[in-house]
Amino acid sequence: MKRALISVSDKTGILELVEQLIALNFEIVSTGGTKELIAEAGLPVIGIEEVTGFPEMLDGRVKTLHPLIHGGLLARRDDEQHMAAVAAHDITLIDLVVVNLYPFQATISKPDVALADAIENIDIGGPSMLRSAAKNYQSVTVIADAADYDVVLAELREHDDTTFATRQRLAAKVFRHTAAYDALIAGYLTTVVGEEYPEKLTLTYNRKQALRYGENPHQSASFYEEPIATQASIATADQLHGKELSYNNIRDADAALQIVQEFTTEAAVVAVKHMNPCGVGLSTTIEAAFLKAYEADPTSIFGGVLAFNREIDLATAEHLSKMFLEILIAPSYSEAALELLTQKKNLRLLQLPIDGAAPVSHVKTSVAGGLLIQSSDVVIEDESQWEVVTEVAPTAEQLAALAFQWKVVKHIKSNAIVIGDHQQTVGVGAGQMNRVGAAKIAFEQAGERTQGAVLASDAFFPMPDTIEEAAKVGIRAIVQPGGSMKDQASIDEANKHGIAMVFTRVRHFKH
Ligand code: 93A
Repeated sequence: MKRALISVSDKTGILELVEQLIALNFEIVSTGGTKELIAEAGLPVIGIEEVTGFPEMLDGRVKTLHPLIHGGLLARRDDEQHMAAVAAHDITLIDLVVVNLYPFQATISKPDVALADAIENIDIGGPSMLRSAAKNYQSVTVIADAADYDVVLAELREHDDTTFATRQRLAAKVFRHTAAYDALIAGYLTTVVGEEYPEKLTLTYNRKQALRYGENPHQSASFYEEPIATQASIATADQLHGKELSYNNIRDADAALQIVQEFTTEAAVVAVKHMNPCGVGLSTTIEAAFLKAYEADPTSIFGGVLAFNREIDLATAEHLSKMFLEILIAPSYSEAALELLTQKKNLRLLQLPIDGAAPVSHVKTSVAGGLLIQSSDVVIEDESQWEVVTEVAPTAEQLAALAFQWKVVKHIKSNAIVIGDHQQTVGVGAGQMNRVGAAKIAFEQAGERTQGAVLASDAFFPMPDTIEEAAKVGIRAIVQPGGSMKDQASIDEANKHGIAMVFTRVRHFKH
């Protein structure tokens, strides 16, 4: 007779499994609650205390941590000395282990979970059994996921044993499982003690979606999400319609979401292409905001990703349905809007709360051989702290325009220049290797609309040349961090043309 050890917190499907195992000539050993369930169903089961000769003790903290259990799991079947020791100590070998762990993740996901509750849900005996069994996968089959019950049963029925390949696969899965479980515990306690960048970083992610390919079709890719969602994100969004999200879709959607979250008091629409905004519009209605974002750059928006901070209504949907767009992201869609938009087969519709919530608290970037982590670029922007450095000060309207463009420029790849008014971007210069080059791209995009517009620069001007160019095209006010050795030359240049300029003393590089 073969022996299965079953100890599960999530008891879904366990009786069916036990029934099948008994039919396959297994005897079942089980812990407190699991044993009770099996016994109540009228199935034969041996209590763990009958095996160990010890009662479950310390509120269940010690149930299975015993040599008679771990000896039965770890003994090498083809090792004479091991087998002699097993015989000498009257250890019964265990062939199959089915364990799922105390629900630590569910416990710490509860709002205001007490530390004591979290700690009591750290499973010690379960991972120990899983690890012992997985180490000895040469002979022992180990299941930590109910999704594997059927495969194992099928193999047992067919070959009277599991295959080596399956045991090996299940063992690898177990070590991933216990490593992820420990990473969650480590992360939780690290937060409790408030260490921001610990010397050992233990991150764990769950695969959300296998992607068809990565940035290009010859690259493979997958989408992983944090086990505990701390905020609404593309990972938590509901996809109401359209093709599966691609790798580039996910990144663009994330970029659009981050920008639109900047705006709460007015209706806002952000159009993103290749991670940069090509048009941002603010207004009183979502339709008007959309038209602003659209008219900012009607060429680039083609194939874009659009984020809205208000419900998409029918009037807005009517415009959208005439365009080729990849993705819409909104807090909601009116029924009529949804009906119209879902007629477009490929348009992806995402829904998630958009309420100006602060973005992720940390940003991770991969580099060859490592990972960089920094806190997010969030600062409370206080325009009253801005310093007017020119002879003329911005008017109230210019100040509102500067504040808006300053919020946008933070999200544009450096070197970044954006121009526009208080409701619309009209020119975006992104990701250039020199600042004046970024400005020229923005001016060209804006055309006539540079006349009277304001300009935001993500970092200081190393030379007065950008201001010289800005003056030529009619820019009237500028916001920039300041801090260059040549600030005075830029200030002089602005004064020469009667341009108002403010320093924020905050830089917003985005590389
Ligand atoms: O408290 S424990 O860390 N100590 C143990 O010795 C032990 N053995 C099994 N937790 C332990 N378990 C866990 O109990 C299993 O991982 C499983 O999640 C749970 C099943 O308990 P019951 O059968 O009483 O419902």
